[in-house]
Amino acid sequence: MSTIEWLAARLRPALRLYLLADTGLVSPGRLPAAVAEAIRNGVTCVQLRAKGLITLEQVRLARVLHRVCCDAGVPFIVNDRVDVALAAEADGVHVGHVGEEDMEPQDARRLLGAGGIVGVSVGSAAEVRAAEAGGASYVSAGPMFATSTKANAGPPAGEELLRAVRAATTLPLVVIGGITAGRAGALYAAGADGICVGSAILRASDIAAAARALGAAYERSRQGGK
Ligand code: TZP
Ligand code: MG
Repeated sequence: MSTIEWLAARLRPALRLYLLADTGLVSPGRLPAAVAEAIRNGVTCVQLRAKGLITLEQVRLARVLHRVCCDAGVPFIVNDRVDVALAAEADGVHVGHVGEEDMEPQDARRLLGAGGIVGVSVGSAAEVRAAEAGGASYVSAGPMFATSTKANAGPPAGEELLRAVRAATTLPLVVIGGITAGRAGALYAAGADGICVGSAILRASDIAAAARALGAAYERSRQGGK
């Protein structure tokens, strides 16, 4: 087994219920407790997305969230900002579509080293090839459904994109965008290794119950139901 295959085998189950810890959904001050509650109830990976925060605040928040995740044995990833990920000693970074805005995956990979997680957003089989060539650890396809969490997310791509990306790569694959407990089972059944959710957990009146409902959707899909 190559190093890349070994890392992918370890990463795949860790991405199963991936929380988008977005400061637009929960304020930075309340985010660590919300993330801890979500992890206690089944979240397996966390990504900090803090678009509106200045660098100093991003690093401080990333350090706190990294500690929360570390204590629980859950990977911690930073959206966009390789510098913030390095400063907070995060496990990895998630960058956007290759050539669009964020650092390219190969540069993120060089900065993080072979053991760092580099997630890359993809919207087509061609983008999957670019992500793989850049050393991506996993790819993320979306938005599956309409979402208000990301302003410029684009139109919903649905299961068609999931199936196209699944056919194009053996890398761990997560899907994102408007995913709820009711929709999750079909996405796992269609080949997603994980679902990345923001509002379904962080906008819920009961974070624990929301996380558990998403975990139950995975268990049901494993048993053949949706
Ligand atoms: N990228 C595509 S959709 C999205 C991002 C960051 C937001 C997903 O959040 P939600 O609340 O689960 O729809
Ligand atoms: Mg980005």
